[in-house]
Amino acid sequence: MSKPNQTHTAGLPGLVISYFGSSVAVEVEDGQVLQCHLKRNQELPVVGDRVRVSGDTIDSIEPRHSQLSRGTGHGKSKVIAANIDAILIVMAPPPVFSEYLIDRYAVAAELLNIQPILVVNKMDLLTNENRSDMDKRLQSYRDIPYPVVMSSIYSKDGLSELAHHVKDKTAVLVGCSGVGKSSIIAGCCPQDEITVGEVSAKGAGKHTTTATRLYHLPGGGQLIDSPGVREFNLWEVQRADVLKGFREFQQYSNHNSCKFRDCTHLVEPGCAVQAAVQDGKISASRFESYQKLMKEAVNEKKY
Ligand SMILES: Nc1nc2c(ncn2[C@@H]2O[C@H](COP(=O)(O)OP(=O)(O)O)[C@@H](O)[C@H]2O)c(=O)[nH]1
Ligand SMILES: [Mg+2]
Ligand SMILES: [Zn+2]
Repeated sequence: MSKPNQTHTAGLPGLVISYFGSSVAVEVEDGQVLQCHLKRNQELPVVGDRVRVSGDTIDSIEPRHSQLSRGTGHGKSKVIAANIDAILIVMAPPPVFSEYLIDRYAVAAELLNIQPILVVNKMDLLTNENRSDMDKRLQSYRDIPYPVVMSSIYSKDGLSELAHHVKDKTAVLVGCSGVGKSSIIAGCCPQDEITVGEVSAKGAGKHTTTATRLYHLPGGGQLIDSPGVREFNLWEVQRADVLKGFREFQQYSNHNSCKFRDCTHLVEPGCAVQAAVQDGKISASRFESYQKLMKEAVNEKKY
């Protein structure tokens, strides 16, 4: 066992910016990037980790303030990235704009105590009329309040607004493949070389294995592009936790306002949350997502 004081003070401080195979790229002071190798039996670093390096080895990993994982089946999970402050939920209205998918990601982010930011990309593909319909649909997210950015990498709409929201933060982009995550990073970080559209180029169903990578925004902040985030979602969330993921429900569900103390806010009479939905104070689509997620959730703990 190493002495705790030694592990945290030895070596050069650095930031893990990519990790592929057994080679870890660590950025140290003045932007220099060192290719480091892993030692046997070493705790595995991930992109976003703050580390200490000596030569080409990683001595230690600093404690993480947050981490993003994905389920790998059989109740197991794998960490994708660390020290994340914000999750950019990227949608592209054509072909799919799904409130339910947004809400799944948003709940996952809330449960990790990470700020969700909604990005609706490919706005150039919408007519003016469709655009204002979309704008109305997004209002329920602005009301929560979540930041909402409508973007296009062609017109460059929304990119500086997005960069502004991420300034001084480390953010991961999540969303289906093809929605434009890599393109958005390329648009925000023109100094970097970024692979765009690698999936469509290889044909449907084939995914090129690309490394998770961290990019610096010119005005401050970091964006992380990861092929693993396709699977980042809610898995095995407990029923008792679902409610915590719906931030705007709290003011109605708290203070024992429901008739029953153990109200699940699904079907019970005298429910303050359902009343807020009826009064239009909670969006019907958000409540629908809540119902679906409650149905899907693992019901281990007695609610
Ligand atoms: N029309 C339009 N196409 C876009 C936009 N953003 C990305 N694309 C295209 O969508 C495809 C997938 O983009 P990519 O960034 O690889 O998506 P990713 O899988 O989410 O990383 C590429 O062909 C991009 O050129 C946009 O704002 N408007
Ligand atoms: Mg991509
Ligand atoms: Zn209730």
